[in-house]
Amino acid sequence: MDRRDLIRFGLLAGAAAAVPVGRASASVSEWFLEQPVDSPRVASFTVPLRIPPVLQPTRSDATTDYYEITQREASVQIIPGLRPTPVWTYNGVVPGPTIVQRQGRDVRVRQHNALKVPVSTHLHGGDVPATSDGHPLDLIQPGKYKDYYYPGLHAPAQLWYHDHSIHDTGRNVYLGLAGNYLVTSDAEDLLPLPKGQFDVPLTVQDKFFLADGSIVYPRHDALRPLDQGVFGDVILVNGTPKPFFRVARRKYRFRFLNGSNARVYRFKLSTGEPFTVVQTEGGFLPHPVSVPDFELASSERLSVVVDFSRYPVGSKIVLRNVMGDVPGDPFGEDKTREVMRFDVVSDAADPSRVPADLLPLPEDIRPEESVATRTFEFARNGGQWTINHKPYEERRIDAFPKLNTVEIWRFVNGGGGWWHPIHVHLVEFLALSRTGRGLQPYERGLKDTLLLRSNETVTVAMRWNHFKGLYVLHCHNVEHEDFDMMANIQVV
Ligand SMILES: [Cu+2]
Repeated sequence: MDRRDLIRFGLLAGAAAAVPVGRASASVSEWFLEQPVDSPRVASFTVPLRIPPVLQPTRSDATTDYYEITQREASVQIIPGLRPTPVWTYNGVVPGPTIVQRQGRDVRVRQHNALKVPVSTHLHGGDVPATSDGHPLDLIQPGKYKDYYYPGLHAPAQLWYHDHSIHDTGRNVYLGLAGNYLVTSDAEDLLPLPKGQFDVPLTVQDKFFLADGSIVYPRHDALRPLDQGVFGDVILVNGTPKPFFRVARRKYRFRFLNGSNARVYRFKLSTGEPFTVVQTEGGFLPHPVSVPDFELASSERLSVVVDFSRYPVGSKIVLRNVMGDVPGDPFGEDKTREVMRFDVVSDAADPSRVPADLLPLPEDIRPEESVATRTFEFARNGGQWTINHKPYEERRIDAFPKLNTVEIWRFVNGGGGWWHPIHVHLVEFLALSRTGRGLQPYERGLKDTLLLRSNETVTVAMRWNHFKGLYVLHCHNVEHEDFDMMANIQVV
């Protein structure tokens, strides 16, 4: 790869490791960075994996569970041996506490903004009214709060909540404003999959740190143009750097979330043990699929089952990021190859299994019933990220899908060598085709985010259910999004 490619894929910071650290500050109130960082090297597998706490409702009634979250700065011990890191948090922890919603029960979350900047909280994958979607312009000013209403419509799935403020989503998510949101149901409970402590969220993120432990986010006018996407060089899982996790000789369900701003991962186990994929962003696959590795772009989620029963106690299995090992994959960097390690420490009975039939896909997304086909081209025009050659404009609406109809949307990568994970709010879609490498077996479920590599076109079908109002479509490389690769959609 030449320098131009490094710039193109946003890898220059990683490649420019010899460049000294510029002026930056330990305070998050001065989060900007003027020069690329080479973070202190973190020893692998010395920190135990942290599991984010499950948020308890402040009260519950017959229909609804009520939650309160305060968005505030906090100092959290992240890098061993360094000072605690000032971060932006939901309730003082990063990632934020996990919210668990029961299908059929409503959730209401009061979000208090105790930060110094406006925020907007998006429930990614949520089937929610427009007023609770977390539109980038629906901001909560400092010192104010907003009540979000999440009706119990969603099937069991792994959603996540994260900041979505106009032009500042990248900074806000990077500094910590992200958390898991799991929907469960009776139908899921009947599946004999690993449950409870054997059902583990793994939120993978990459960030930069300075030698004093502070976290840094590049300036908008930094040496390396910010808008290409921010790639860190320290891999965190659930906020812990390259952790270890003690497992028993049995099956586990791991709920992966790529919570990184721009990095695309390809996950593989050091033993070659396959992953059994059971769930995509929007819900269960109808049947499990076994894959030797899988790719996850920003905001994509995948639930996989891994069976440690064939490993003797004392075995250590490394989860690797092998992106870059494969010709054509651009994201290979030495410091981001190791993600975490599973240490087999005990025997265990294992009543769980992966059934041949999981839960059926919805039957109402029938492409033959499509009433409109729309094409969205994702490109760079004149140094600007665009959709259909137009940057985001607050007042412009680019699509008016009709409530209770099916549409077919084509996402076209306009070229230039860029990769774009495409996300549509409110709906989940079924991917029908992808040019070039085709659809992966684990992409044949309900999706809300799908990766468009260079020169690819993806065709998807979705049904516009439940809510009218204003939503958005955007690239989930959040720096591309912040720099206007986004469009308004009005459901009518
Ligand atoms: Cu993009």
